Amino acid sequence: MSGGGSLGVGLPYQKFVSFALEETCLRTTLTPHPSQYLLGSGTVEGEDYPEIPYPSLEKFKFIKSSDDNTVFNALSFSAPKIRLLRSLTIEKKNAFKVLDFAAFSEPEYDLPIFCANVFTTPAQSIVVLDLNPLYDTTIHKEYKDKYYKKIMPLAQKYSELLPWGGKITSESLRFFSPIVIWTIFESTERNHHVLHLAFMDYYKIWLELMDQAIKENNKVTIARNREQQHKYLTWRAEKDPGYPLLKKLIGESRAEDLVMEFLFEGVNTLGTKSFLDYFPEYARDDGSVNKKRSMIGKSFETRPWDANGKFIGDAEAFRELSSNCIQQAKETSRKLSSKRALPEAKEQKYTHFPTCLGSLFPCMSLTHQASREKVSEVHARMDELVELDLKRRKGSGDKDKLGCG
Ligand code: BLA
Repeated sequence: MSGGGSLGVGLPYQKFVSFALEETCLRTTLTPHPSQYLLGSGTVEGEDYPEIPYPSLEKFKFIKSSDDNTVFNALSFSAPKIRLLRSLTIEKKNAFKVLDFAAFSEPEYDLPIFCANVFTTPAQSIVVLDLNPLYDTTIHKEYKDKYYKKIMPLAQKYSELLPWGGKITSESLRFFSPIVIWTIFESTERNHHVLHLAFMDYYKIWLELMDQAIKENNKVTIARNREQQHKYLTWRAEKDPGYPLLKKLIGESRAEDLVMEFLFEGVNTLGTKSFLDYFPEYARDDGSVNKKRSMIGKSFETRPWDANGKFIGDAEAFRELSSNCIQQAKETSRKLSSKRALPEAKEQKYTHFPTCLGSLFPCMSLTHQASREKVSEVHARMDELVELDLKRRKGSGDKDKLGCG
């Protein structure tokens, strides 16, 4: 089966959602989640209510886009072990289809977050399917073994059928597990069929883990689980790649509502830390959040886990970071050559590199002595480059040309 780029090809994502809900009902009892309802003023049987949670006023179930041509479908539930199970599908005829399905456990459990994310156009589909770990698996080996070890063979099978999608926003990696399916494929019947199978398998695994999960009683552990989930919600509510399109479709304020109160509900209630508390590398001088999606850009050309789930991406990540460092050295050098920017440039010198290392690849900066040595090596090389460049500029009198690197 090949070809067939039309958007009619492939399964409507509603089918994925129905499957997941039916399977969930076999294992637990779902109750509608409050995020599905509008709290708004209205009149019921002649009486005025300033705020009524009432199904006829469902807020997110059917959202109208500004072009009236796009259909949204939103559903959310909770269950005894599940804090939030929510799904959003969007379909714009002959243009695109979206599936955003996620399940978050109560903080008494350290279950991974089920995450199925598909953006499909007639030409291609961008897919992330994963049991996103609550704890970074490159650092927390016990967490990796607990949830992923047994299912590596299945992940291996799907990673062959749905190959690695190429370079990805590097920050995303810490939210992914060794079983992640990150792929970009041609929108064909065959590919969607495989994706449907993978979705069903991954979701059944998540339900099985949910079923087996034992309630944690230790308050400190529960608080830590809650904070990890909050960190994840905070990341996605700020930097999700779908956010700009949502704004375009339903306007800035409704998109914000949808993101904060539906898709990543809990971001305002599960914790009090801010985005910059969790991700300080995004801080700008004036204290605001840098609007860039990524501070280090894209990396990981190939799958950075081996068949046993061992992370093998350090070397590539290091290369990317080094090359960003060289870029920064050039920039610093340019600024140093302009008197006006001198104090700023001195202040900023090489801040990017250690910040990235420390917060994005703690496994590298904290545990690998060799990596730490490499960092000093790169810094020394950067000093050299800056010196050289300054000399060259002085010589040529050319203040703006970048000569190093
Ligand atoms: C693209 N979505 C992407 C990409 C990823 C994800 C990895 C590729 C671009 C990149 O490298 O960042 C998904 N990223 C994730 C997920 C996590 C993550 C799930 O870090 C979890 C931690 N997607 C939606 C919705 C829309 C959407 C609701 O969920 C639109 C309404 C669209 N996703 C969307 C679009 C792109 C995309 C349009 C391509 C645009 C781009 O690459 O910036």
